[in-house]
Amino acid sequence: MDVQALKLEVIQYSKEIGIDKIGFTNASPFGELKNRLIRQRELGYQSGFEEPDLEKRTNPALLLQEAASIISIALAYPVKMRNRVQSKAGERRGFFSRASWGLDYHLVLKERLQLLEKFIIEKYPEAICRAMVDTGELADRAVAERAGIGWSGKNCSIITPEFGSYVYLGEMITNIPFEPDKPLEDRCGECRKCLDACPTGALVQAGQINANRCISFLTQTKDFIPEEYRDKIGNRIYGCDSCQTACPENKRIDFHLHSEMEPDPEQVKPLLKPILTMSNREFKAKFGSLAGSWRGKKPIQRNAMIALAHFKDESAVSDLIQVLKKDDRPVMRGTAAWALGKIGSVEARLALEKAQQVEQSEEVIIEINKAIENIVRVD
Ligand code: B12
Ligand code: SF4
Ligand code: SF4
Repeated sequence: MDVQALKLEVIQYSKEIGIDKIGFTNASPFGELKNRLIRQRELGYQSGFEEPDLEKRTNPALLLQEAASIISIALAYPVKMRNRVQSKAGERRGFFSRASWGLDYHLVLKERLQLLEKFIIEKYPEAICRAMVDTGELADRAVAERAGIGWSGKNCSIITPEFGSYVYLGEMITNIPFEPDKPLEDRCGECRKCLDACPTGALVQAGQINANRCISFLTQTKDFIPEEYRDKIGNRIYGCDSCQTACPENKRIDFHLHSEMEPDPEQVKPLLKPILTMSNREFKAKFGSLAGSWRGKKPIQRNAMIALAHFKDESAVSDLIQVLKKDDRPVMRGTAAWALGKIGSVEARLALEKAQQVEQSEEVIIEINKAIENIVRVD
């Protein structure tokens, strides 16, 4: 087999099937990454969403015995919505971050990788491939960095010279010894705009994140969001783009290369109030196709209440009172109480005082008491 010729054919085919950038690296262990992951774990900076087995994360041979190379792919996603929402005065909307626009990217990239695998096997029937996107063991960014897709920015993202950091990543381990590409030069230089833009100080230093402080992470949790972060979340109901929008490398970047990634404005910038009372079925129908629905309805509903509080939307008071009175999930009742305390109308105060008499959950009672104090202080 002529490996170099196959590499060129793979590159050519990847363009035909809508892979925006492709890079190759060898399958040797990711030694520096392993130390990094150990350190992040020791510091308590991990999100808990990462694959826990550090050996598997950093040694491709444990995932595919015959591993000889890794093909890294990147697909660019849009930054600006082409169709605007038809907003009426007073209507409040939440925001899904761009990595959750259009059809769930896991499906889109997996489909591209399947086509690539089929192509390689047709050319070389002895090929063995193992593909993954996000949920696999490998660290997609570390693979992409080594395969020359982009450099690792101070905001932690892989930044491509062509598409900025607005790219999804995926990879395929193969038994074919493709010649590796060279990593790119880091272009961050003296810039620190992402670190300054991060609302919660999650970027503790250049290229290092404390995931527990990151709004993207917080919007994906299911428990109470610690109070210190609630005001900073604003109207983000899934994910956060601030360290990318601040980046000069993303200036004027807005690629619309894949029809399935085009956002439906009503879906990714949805009205907030209807979210509070959605059934599971309604939630699935409205948001089920988005990457941002992977944690289910609860975090999105909780975040919607935080967003309504951010807007001090008095028209949401009666809906929030219903949640406080009727929802069987303490996180929902407690967050509703907090939101009512922020909005602070007479009706909100009366409802909080009533709830104070009947609420059984310790956590919720604490939220109610603080919310009442908050209203009294403002009055
Ligand atoms: C867990 C996770 C999260 C967590 C933790 C994020 C983090 N930075 O670690 C949370 C929930 C916070 C998160 C948020 C986001 N995520 Co995320 N996430 C992941 C996941 C599943 C694992 C990441 C991981 O292992 N982190 C551990 C750290 C240590 O490694 P890393 O950042 O991945 O790798 C770099 C560092 O290790 C660094 N490094 C290694 N050694 C050393 C040593 C030194 C000294 C330094 C400075 C750096 C350094 O180099 C590596 C390569 O850049 C990956 C998918 C995957 N399987 O890899 C997606 C992934 C990283 N996420 C992605 C995206 C898009 C996001 C968000 C933009 C989504 C959003 N809009 O809200 C934000 C961005 C937040 C940020 N600034 O990083 C994309 C990144 C695309 C890109 N262009 O880089 C990925 C690759 C998913 C995908 N397949 O496309 N995510
Ligand atoms: S995603 Fe948001 S909160 Fe997380 S590091 Fe970037 S700017 Fe900070
Ligand atoms: S904002 Fe500046 S420092 Fe941060 S990733 Fe972009 S270029 Fe690098």
